[in-house]
Amino acid sequence: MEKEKQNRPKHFDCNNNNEISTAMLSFWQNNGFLIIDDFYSENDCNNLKEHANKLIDQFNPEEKIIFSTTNQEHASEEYFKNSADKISFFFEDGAFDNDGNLNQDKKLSINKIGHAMHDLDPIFDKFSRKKSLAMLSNALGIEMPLLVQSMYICKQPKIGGEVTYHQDSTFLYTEPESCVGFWVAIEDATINNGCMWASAGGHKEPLRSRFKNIGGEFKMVSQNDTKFPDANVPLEAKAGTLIVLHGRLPHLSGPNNSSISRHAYALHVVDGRAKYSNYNWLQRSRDFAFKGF
Ligand SMILES: O=C(O)CCC(=O)C(=O)O
Repeated sequence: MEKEKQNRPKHFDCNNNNEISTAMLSFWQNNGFLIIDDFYSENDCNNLKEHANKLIDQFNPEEKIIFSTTNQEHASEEYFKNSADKISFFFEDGAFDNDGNLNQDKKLSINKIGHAMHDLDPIFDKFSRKKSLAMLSNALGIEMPLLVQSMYICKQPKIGGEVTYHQDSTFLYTEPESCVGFWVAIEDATINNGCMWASAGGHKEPLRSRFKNIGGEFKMVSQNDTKFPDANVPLEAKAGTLIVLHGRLPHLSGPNNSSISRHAYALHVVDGRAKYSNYNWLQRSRDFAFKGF
């Protein structure tokens, strides 16, 4: 507990001028993340949660390929591969019993929704294109922000799966690297319900791997064998808090063994001035190109 207290990272206030202070900028450069309290209001968060629950309610799992009983693994992989430009629903690993039936209500079984709600759904669009987020993104040096990926993460009570240690640029690679993650706590995230953990300053180290689409096969390709440093900083966050993550920052989140869910919304942005890799798993067609704020 003592260690956890010592490592509690600095939280910044959301100032009304939407300006980034010198202290914030220097913290970002040194640590590779920023925690900004009260970036979204309680109302904003509740509305998004209510809307996400409504989408889950309307989603009929029977229609989805993910429910194919033959070759389940292949079917789920195909469902993921096709989700770059859609609103797709992914289940928690522990959601089903041995016969493939849900162990609990559908609303408590979804791991996440992804990956294009920010362009396809008006409520996610509005939440994602908040003016102060655009200004922050500019202040962090992203001159031509493109919103490439959105995820509504549920981290369900008891069965909320872990997210293993990774760097976001592994998945959304540009040359030069420019990926930044904007992660918003829709519900309180604590050490008990599986908050994220990061390795402060770890963004100064090399990119360890790239997740590549090689001829239709998705493969994790190693770039550098250096071990990740310990994830020593818990990124606890009250609902409404924005956590900004550098694309190189190693981070993870543990399983949620508690009885309290931990909803969050993550939006990933790249700089349109950089070259978006053709190997990235997430691609858009020309008539549904990435857009800015
Ligand atoms: O919310 C989580 O548990 C992990 C999210 C994450 O890793 C990300 O947004 O890059």
